[in-house]
Amino acid sequence: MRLRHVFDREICRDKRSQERANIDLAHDMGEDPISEFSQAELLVLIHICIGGIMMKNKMLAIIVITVAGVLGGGILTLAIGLPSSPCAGTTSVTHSFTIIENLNGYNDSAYHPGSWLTNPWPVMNVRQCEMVVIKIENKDIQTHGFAVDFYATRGTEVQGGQSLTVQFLASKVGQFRVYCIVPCSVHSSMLYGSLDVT
Ligand SMILES: [Cu+2]
Repeated sequence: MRLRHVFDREICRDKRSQERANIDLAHDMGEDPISEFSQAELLVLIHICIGGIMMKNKMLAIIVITVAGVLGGGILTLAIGLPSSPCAGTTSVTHSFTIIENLNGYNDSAYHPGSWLTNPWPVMNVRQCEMVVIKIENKDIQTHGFAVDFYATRGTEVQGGQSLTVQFLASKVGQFRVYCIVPCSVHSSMLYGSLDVT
């Protein structure tokens, strides 16, 4: 009876433990341990084991769903802004821009020398809570970058001849610098763009 109890517990563990238990029992009893149980008893045992596994899977599923929920919430937050942001519940207007990258900088920014504060170029003016869509077209053969303070600080690289679109909700009012993140040959003229959110 004690041995059966041990076996009851062991059978629910992983396969290796189960095999070990079988071997131990076989050794102790001098026979195949499975034969000690009637078919009905075995069915109950198997059911208990499956139940245990299902419980584990259920818990795992709940954890996975919880994590997915948190991640989903994060992704959604990125797309529509923080729930507590001033844009929550507003219908967003899309404001699109095109930035051409070439040896003249961003939209000929090389011809607009100055600094971000004294002579920013290009300048993108939007209203708070507008959805900003910026298409970046790299017409050069070298890679250029694109970043926006606060909104796209990690920035993105755009390979020569490629184009891509950056999109975000202008939830925060202010003047934000637009700049290149790749040390290209015209880098100094790609550092003083501006996004003005009013
Ligand atoms: Cu650059």
